[in-house]
Amino acid sequence: MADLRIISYLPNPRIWKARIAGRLCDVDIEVRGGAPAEMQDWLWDFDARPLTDDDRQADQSPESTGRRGFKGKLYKTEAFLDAIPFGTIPAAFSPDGKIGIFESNSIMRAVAKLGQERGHGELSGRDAYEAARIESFLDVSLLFAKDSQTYLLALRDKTLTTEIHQQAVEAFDVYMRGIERTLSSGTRFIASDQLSLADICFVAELVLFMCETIYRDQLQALDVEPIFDDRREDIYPKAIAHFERLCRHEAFKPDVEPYLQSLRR
Ligand SMILES: N[C@@H](CCC(=O)N[C@@H](CS)C(=O)NCC(=O)O)C(=O)O
Repeated sequence: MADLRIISYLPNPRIWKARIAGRLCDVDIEVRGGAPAEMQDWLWDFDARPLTDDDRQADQSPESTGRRGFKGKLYKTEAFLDAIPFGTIPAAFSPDGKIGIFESNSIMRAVAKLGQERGHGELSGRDAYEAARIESFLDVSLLFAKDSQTYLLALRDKTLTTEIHQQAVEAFDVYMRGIERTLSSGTRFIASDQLSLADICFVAELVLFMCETIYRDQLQALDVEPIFDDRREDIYPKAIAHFERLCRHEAFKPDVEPYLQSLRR
């Protein structure tokens, strides 16, 4: 039995956070889910699975309707919403299904804590100060992720406006300038001289952001440029070099490499 079960649409860079941490600290993760569109026909539950006829007939929670990233009817069980009260995926569960964990950063934290209990790795920091510093970067990443999600969903739904694009330009710049600044202080990694959750989160959020390139036509129609393009290397040289170095790291490569290849196609 795996140490943690994650329910998500696939592929999803947000779940890499947990998977990369799992590789680094030897925590076993089970992932259940299908392509984004297929999740409309899945039971959202600890025992997540493609819907059966019985599942379709059973009463689902009235709160099942999609709100962010999904539209229309979803099949979320009451038990799912008890455990994951905001009803989002990725959603993670303890092996007995009794404890729900939501928000991809927190799912990653859970993996690091499980690893730490077994004496593996120091992804969450070597002392209280370092741990809190790593958390600071995770908090800022979540602020960036909120604007990034609004931008990517607008692209997907063909509702992008220049305002949303500009908001994403600013969010990207604030995040990247901070990362550039921290790496300019001479540390090898984002929060300290060793790899931490802050580095893992950084890579996952940037790759997610790179999905903007799928919607090049829409950016052109609005007469705006992709935000994360080649020119960024001149503006944030240390941050981009760090990103590229991490993408080649053994623990990151299995998730990141095939995804980046698919984006380039
Ligand atoms: N900040 C969250 C984002 C999760 C999220 O917003 N998930 C959306 C899909 S992109 C969702 O599950 N929506 C469910 C719904 O629309 O009901 C994370 O990092 O896990």
